[in-house]
Amino acid sequence: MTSPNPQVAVRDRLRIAIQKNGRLSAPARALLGSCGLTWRESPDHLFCYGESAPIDLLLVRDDDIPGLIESGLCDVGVVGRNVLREHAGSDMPTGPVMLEEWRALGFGSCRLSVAVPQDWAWQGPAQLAGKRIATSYPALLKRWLHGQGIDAQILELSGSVEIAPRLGQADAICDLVSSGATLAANQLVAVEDILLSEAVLAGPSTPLPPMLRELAETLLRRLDGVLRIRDSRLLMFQASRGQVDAVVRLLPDAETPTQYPLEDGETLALQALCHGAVTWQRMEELKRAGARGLMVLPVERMLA
Ligand code: PRT
Ligand code: ZN
Repeated sequence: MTSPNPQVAVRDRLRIAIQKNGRLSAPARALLGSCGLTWRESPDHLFCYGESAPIDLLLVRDDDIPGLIESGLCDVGVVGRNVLREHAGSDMPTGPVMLEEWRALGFGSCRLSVAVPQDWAWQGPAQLAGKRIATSYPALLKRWLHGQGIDAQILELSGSVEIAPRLGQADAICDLVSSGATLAANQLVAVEDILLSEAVLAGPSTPLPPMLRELAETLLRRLDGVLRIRDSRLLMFQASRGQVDAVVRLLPDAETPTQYPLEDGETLALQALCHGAVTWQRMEELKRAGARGLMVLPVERMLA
């Protein structure tokens, strides 16, 4: 087995970097936990030794995750797409491994947006020409400005970006937005989204050594099983033969239902995995179309 980086010892346990403290920390651990992984945490809370599988966690700052994978010290990581793309655009590769997004994980959603003072009458990106824009994402902002053909000054700040306009440090900002409350509290308004982000599983674009590759494939298989059914529900109901088609037509986001005839020969019991939301309103529509005894059940895991 060879390591892409001769300075990194060859390992036979997969190492996943996740955020130690912060927004992605708890959901990342919960997601990996739902893949059947359990760990014993080191007393300094920096490392979790995998007990159920040879898959360990390294708990770090999110900004360090791309570099740890590039240098081969970790094999994969859970990180915001914003951090991954900023790192890729920053001309600062820290090791021999190229990174890519292996899976989008469906949590930590936010947008990287350009925001301007509320009293600007926004007419379009051309208004940013010659202006000072504060951001913690200089590489992504630079690329976007270049794509728009705009020459503006980028002011790199590591935090509290949203107060820069009020302090007179900058004219506009480019920062992460989720609810928009922080912008509103600072009399700013988002005018252009330059990246839609969420937590992703990042890994090398080249194959891992065979032993680690096998572990990574197991992890991906389980992740896919969890992600695929995360918003899915098992729908169980009964319907008369003549009404089944009308009910099934209301379930375009469901897999083909399994059908069992009941003793009366006229009624069918059906169950279907539904990938969209099953709201009360939707249940009422299904009932009107002929579904009876509707039950909506959570689905914990699935192996295709
Ligand atoms: O200590 P460490 O370096 O690991 O953590 P951090 O402070 O750099 O990161 P953290 O925990 O704040 O965010 C981790 C990741 O969560 C980010 O890289 C994003 O991928 C994702 N994420 C999702 C967010 C937000 N939503 C978010 N709203 N990261 C930051 N914010 C901040 C934003 O910068 C702004 O200050 O929240 C504020 C805006 O929020 P709203 O709801 O008021 O719009
Ligand atoms: Zn950070």
